[in-house]
Amino acid sequence: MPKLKLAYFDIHGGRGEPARLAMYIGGVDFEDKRISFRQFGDAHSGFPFNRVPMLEIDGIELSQCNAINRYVGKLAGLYPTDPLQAAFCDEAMDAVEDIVSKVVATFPIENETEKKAARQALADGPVAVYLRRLQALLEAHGGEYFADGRLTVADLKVMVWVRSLRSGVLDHMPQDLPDTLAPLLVEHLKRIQSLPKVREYYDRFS
Ligand SMILES: N[C@@H](CCC(=O)N[C@@H](CS)C(=O)NCC(=O)O)C(=O)O
Repeated sequence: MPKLKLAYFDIHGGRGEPARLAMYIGGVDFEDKRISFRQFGDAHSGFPFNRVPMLEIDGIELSQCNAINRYVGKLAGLYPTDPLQAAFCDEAMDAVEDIVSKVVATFPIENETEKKAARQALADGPVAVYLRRLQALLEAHGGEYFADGRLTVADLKVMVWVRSLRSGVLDHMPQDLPDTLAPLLVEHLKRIQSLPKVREYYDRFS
C-alpha cells in the first residue's frame, strides 16, 4: 500500500471529507493532514492549482477531489468495478461538484444584500434542480445507494453535501431545502450516517 497523506481543511465537510471518510471506512492507512484556513492562506501556492484537497501518494501530488475519491474508493473497496456502475457513481459525484462550485462562487460576495439575493437565486434554481435530480438518480438505482447496490464514494459525497445544506452553515440558504424537495436524500443521509464506521469516524471528533 502506498504512503498516503490527504491535505484538507479542518472541517466536517467540503471537498476533502468524502475521501477521508472512504479511507477510514475501508481501513486504508493515511495521514490526515488538517489545515486551518490561515495555514492554507500562507501556503496555498504550494498546492496543485493553489487548491485543496491534495492527496500525496508516495510523495506524488494528486489534486481534483473526484479523482482523489475514485482513487481512494478503489483502495477502500468503495468504487464499482463494473464500468456502468462506475459511471453512475461518477455521475452523482460530478453532479455534487457542479452544484458545490456554484454555491462556493457566492462565498466572496461581501455585500449581505447581494449575497442573500445570490443564495436565494441558487436555492430557487440550481440547488433545487440538483436536489431533485439526485433524488431521482437514487430512486432509479434502487433507492438505497447511488451505484452498485452498495455503499460507494458517491454515497459519501452526496451525504456530505446534503448534510452541509441542512446544517445552516450557509447563510441565506434555507436549511430545510433537502427535507422539502428531496426527502429521499435525507433518508439516505440518515442511513449513511448511521453506518457503524461512519458513526465511529464522527464520534472521534466529539
Ligand atoms: N476542482 C477542484 C476544486 C478545488 C477547490 O476549489 N478547493 C477549494 C476548497 S474546497 C479551495 O482550495 N479553495 C481555495 C481558493 O479558491 O483559493 C477539486 O475538485 O478539488
